Amino acid sequence: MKKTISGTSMWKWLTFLFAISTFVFLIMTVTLWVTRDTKIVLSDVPVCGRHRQTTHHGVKIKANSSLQQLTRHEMSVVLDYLYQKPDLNLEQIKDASIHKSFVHTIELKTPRKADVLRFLNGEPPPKREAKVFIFRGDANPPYIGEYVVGPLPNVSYVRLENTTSRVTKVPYIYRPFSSFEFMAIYRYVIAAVGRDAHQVLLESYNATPTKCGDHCLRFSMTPISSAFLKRGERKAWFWFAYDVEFFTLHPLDFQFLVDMTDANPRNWKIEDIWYSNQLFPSMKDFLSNYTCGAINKTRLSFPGENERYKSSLQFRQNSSMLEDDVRPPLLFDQDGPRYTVGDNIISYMAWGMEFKVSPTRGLELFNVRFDKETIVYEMSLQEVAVMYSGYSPTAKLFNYADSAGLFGTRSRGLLPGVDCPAHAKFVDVVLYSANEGGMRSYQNALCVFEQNDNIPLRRHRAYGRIGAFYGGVGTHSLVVRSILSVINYDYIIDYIFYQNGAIETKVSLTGYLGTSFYYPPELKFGAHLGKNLNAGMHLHLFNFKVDLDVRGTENRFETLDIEMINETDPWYGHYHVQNQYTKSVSVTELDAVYKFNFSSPKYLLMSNNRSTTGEGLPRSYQIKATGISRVLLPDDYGFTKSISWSKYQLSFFLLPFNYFDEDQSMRSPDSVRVDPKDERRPTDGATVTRYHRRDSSSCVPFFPFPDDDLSKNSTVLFT
Ligand SMILES: *[C@@H]1O[C@H](CO)[C@@H](O)[C@H](O)[C@H]1NC(C)=O
Ligand SMILES: *[C@@H]1O[C@H](CO)[C@@H](O)[C@H](O)[C@H]1NC(C)=O
Ligand SMILES: *[C@@H]1O[C@H](CO)[C@@H](O)[C@H](O)[C@H]1NC(C)=O
Ligand SMILES: *[C@@H]1O[C@H](CO)[C@@H](O)[C@H](O)[C@H]1NC(C)=O
Ligand SMILES: *[C@@H]1O[C@H](CO)[C@@H](O)[C@H](O)[C@H]1NC(C)=O
Ligand SMILES: *[C@@H]1O[C@H](CO)[C@@H](O)[C@H](O)[C@H]1NC(C)=O
Ligand SMILES: *[C@@H]1O[C@H](CO)[C@@H](O)[C@H](O)[C@H]1NC(C)=O
Ligand SMILES: *[C@@H]1O[C@H](CO)[C@@H](O)[C@H](O)[C@H]1NC(C)=O
Ligand SMILES: *[C@@H]1O[C@H](CO)[C@@H](O)[C@H](O)[C@H]1NC(C)=O
Ligand SMILES: *[C@@H]1O[C@H](CO)[C@@H](O)[C@H](O)[C@H]1NC(C)=O
Ligand SMILES: [Cu+2]
Repeated sequence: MKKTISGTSMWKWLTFLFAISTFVFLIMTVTLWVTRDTKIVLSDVPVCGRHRQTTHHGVKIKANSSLQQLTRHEMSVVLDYLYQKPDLNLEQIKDASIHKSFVHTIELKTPRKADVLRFLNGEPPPKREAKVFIFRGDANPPYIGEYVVGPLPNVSYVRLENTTSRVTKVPYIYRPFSSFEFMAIYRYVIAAVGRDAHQVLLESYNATPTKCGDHCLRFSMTPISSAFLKRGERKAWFWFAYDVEFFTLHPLDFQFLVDMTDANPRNWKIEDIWYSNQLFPSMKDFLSNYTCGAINKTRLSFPGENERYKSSLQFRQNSSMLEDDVRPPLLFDQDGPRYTVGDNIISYMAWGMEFKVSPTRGLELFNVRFDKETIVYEMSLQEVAVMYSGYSPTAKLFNYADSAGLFGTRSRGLLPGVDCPAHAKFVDVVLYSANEGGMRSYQNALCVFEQNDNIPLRRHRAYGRIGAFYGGVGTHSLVVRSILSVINYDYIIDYIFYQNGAIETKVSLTGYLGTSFYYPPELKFGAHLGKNLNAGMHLHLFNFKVDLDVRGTENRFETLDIEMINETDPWYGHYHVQNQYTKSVSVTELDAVYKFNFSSPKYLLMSNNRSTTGEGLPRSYQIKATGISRVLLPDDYGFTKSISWSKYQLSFFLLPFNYFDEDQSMRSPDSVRVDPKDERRPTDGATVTRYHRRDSSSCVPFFPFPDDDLSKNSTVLFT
């Protein structure tokens, strides 16, 4: 059974704890550096993990997988084939423009699950095909097509994808914004506004959008959801902000509406102008009102050094945190990593999985296995919706479907030591996207590391007359992380794998605020953070696809519905109120639709009733929601129609529920057991049993901080 689970989360600040209790001892024992003149001699304390062979510097492991993402060579083969098709009339990227045809993205067409599973059972691999989105700006009428090109490696066909599950030939007015569209916007919209309103912009803001030196304006846009437009129209609101670090904190009260319905940008029309809290139906009306002096005029000067500093990520010199020059705790792998990251696989203790990166959806995990048994066939982020409220024309319509920004291309440049621990493994990926100039490598697109949560995963201490014992294990988990920077936001997407078989999906949000120019009516929609600055209230909603397979693909969704009962106590005859549960099995997918209701708590389970425990209970995984926020807008209003999934929220942990015969962390080598030497005299000494190599020797953690490398070549961070 296939389920799409949507999740949401609103964690504002990323709080990351790298702490390791033994670090203090380490500093003591490691201070064995001897400095003699300029020569530094390391004592015989070994570098952590040096004795272990790792794949980090060697050849990357590549599984024989039908899900391996397209190689550079395969993408070239696809492109070469497409370029020689005269009917597609494709432009090379350097010559492309919005009213011509060009290749937008190329990625592996994910083979059908049944075919992949057959391949895993030893049958021939499924056909390898590419999924290619092509902008057909010169077709009549223009459209965006989802094409299938195959079979790789020797391509012989290209055809429009033929499926009933979605539209694969989309009218051009619904296209996502691309870099070609932005080029056209600069050329035909910003240039025109900059020319016509030059005097106004200069007088009002002391800055202009073009030929502006160091007093520049930068534009942002709000594409208007088609739900608010007449059929067949494409329009967007634009607004100016000061082009400084960082522009979203310097919005201005100049907004304009552009009709972009025509595929040819020469025919785009600038319509309404909103300036100084007044709306004008045209540039002409606005300019004549402005010239006649009949309206309030905004008068702002370009942000000075102090204002720019306040909106920047520059370090604040005035800090009471500077008193002690003592560095923070760090996390490191004392014996080298316990996980392997290959070209398309990750393994960690009992866990194993495949991954690929799609230019549109970003990181996708497949075939997530525990002890070789698949638990999750597929897990990936599909969409992030952002919905604002506000007063000005643009602030009201700030609704975004962020995947249009292409998640795969938004995740790159992770900085070791901040974005991921310094000892993490970083993965580069190669993707094709016209927005980024075609095929290119995205460095440090993902990272993988093992962390110590510094909280017991399980423990019990017992002490009594007949004896005493202690058993416990710390929480060590593997994190697979990508961070998507979409304009002003940074979404940190973590998939976390625990030793007890639990999987956590976690989204943390940071970055810059989306804002609008402050006018008093804006206040009830957000926070007045600066003289002209209002940060709007909004929601971020995350849509994940999770395909759980509990001991095979034939599963069912069931809920354990908890309710209060008031019954006669069978022992004493009075009334007693307590909780009971009833099991409810979903027969159809519609039955399985879940709307959170605080008054009716439920366990949500994906179960296999042919695979049962010794007591006959079906083996299950529980889907545990960890963050939801109610969308109050009507289901059929405006943008909410495009994100119907947001009505059925879950964010989530996936927890084994009668899935294993016992807690899998019982066999974790990280376990510790303490027994008294003599049960009758537990205070007279105890034996501590550990299941790792018993080794209390120290090692020097080796942290390849990137600073020196960055000083020579910073491509890894800034492309
Ligand atoms: C991958 O596995 C399939 C099926 O077992 C086999 O036909 C194919 O030759 C293998 N490819 C490589 C490169 O090993
Ligand atoms: C692809 O073409 C090459 C060269 O023409 C040929 O050697 C190879 O066998 C072909 N591969 C397949 C899978 O058809
Ligand atoms: C699309 O698929 C359907 C069903 O398989 C088929 O009837 C139809 O002819 C196909 N259309 C094209 C254009 O291939
Ligand atoms: C000012 O704009 C209004 C429309 O908002 C227009 O009707 C009027 O003619 C303009 N006034 C001048 C003096 O141009
Ligand atoms: C112009 O500003 C004054 C003073 O802030 C205000 O009372 C008036 O309503 C404004 N006029 C318009 C048309 O916004
Ligand atoms: C430093 O910060 C404190 C607290 O925000 C403030 O009171 C003080 O004036 C600041 N000092 C300087 C020199 O900016
Ligand atoms: C339980 O039932 C008894 C008998 O009907 C009633 O008196 C009592 O109020 C009930 N308690 C609750 C909490 O519903
Ligand atoms: C929520 O659950 C309560 C208790 O079962 C029920 O009375 C109520 O109708 C439910 N609300 C919705 C909106 O389904
Ligand atoms: C398992 O579930 C199916 C579908 O709900 C049902 O027909 C079958 O009887 C169940 N089998 C067992 C052993 O409970
Ligand atoms: C910088 O590094 C990138 C790859 O990380 C490489 O492609 C580029 O050539 C390097 N630049 C210089 C000037 O060495
Ligand atoms: Cu936000």
